[in-house]
Amino acid sequence: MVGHAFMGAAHSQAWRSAGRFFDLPLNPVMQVLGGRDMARTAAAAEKLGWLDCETDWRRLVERDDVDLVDICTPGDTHAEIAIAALEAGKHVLCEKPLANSVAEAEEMVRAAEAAAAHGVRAMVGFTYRRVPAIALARRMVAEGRLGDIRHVRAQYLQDWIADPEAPLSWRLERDKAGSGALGDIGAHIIDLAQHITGDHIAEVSGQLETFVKERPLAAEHAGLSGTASAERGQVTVDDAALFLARFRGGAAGIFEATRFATGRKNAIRLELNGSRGSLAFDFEDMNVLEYFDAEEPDETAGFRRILVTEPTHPYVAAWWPPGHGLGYEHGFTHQAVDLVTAIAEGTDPTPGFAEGLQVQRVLGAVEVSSDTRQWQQVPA
Ligand code: SOE
Repeated sequence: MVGHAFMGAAHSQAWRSAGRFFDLPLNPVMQVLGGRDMARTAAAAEKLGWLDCETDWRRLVERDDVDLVDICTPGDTHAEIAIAALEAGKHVLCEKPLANSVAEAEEMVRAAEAAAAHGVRAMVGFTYRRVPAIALARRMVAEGRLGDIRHVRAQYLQDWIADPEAPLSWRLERDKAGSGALGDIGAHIIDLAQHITGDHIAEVSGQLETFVKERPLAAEHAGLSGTASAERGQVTVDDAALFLARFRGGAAGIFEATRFATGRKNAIRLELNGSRGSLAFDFEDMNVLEYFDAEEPDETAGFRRILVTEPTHPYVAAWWPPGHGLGYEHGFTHQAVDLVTAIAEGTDPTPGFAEGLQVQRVLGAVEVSSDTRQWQQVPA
């Protein structure tokens, strides 16, 4: 694994727990952790459970005792590391968004296609697909429980930089992150909306806003927090991204991703309305899926809460008895399980790099639309 900050810790937890709760066809060994600074990487390896460390990711991807490279670094390094790993014949799991631009994502897809010819697999980490309530929502839509989807309402609301003096983390720098709320959290709701509906966004009309244009530089970096230094720097990404969307299948979509929704910490809110019913989800109550069956008599119809903790629900059987809910980290474990299973079975894991590229195209179209104030088509 390369990178050991927030995502590195989440992925390490997944690698530690996957084989302890699920019967895996292969046994993942946490062989080597990559980071820039030896002392910090060694401390992280010790804490997170890795056997060895490297400070040069190029050496890491070439090691004979490495079969899979898990990329948990900022977006500006995804393409280079993923392509080198695929060329070295290693399977790759790459954090989202796949890249910082459509052009980089296209290169990554080409590398993944070339590697696939030799049985090498590549996956992008849209982890929330593996929250049981989300997986159940997709299953219900596929079964036709919602009928024809008319409305897709998707929000990703956070507030970790609402304070104008919150330090300028790499997530606020365009050259490192590609974009702001758009790519960091907007990418998740684009993926979720498309994944649950089984449909793709055809065109968008976007609005990007940067409310706070200058911030103190970070003196010391610690995930989404960190202390401020006396120096200041420019914010070069969007603080909030909003867009309307038309889906190819005819549904109308409205998306909102922001880091300025005071009081909302990690509220991924989705609501789908179809001809036969509706579904609603909020990550801040992530073990629940709300369902409205429009075919019930008006007298008794109403949204009901499905507690998604039954062994018949996706992924749940491996964990706890009904009512003993799951948390943020479990999605990462499910991702590791699905990837290892695909590798063992010789199938392509989902979402693959081509799906990551398609999300990148939606992100790119939102940016162009916001700049030109025109609707923008998403290339198929
Ligand atoms: C920060 O907004 C962040 O850590 C994202 O980068 C993750 O993808 C999301 O899961 C939580 O929030």
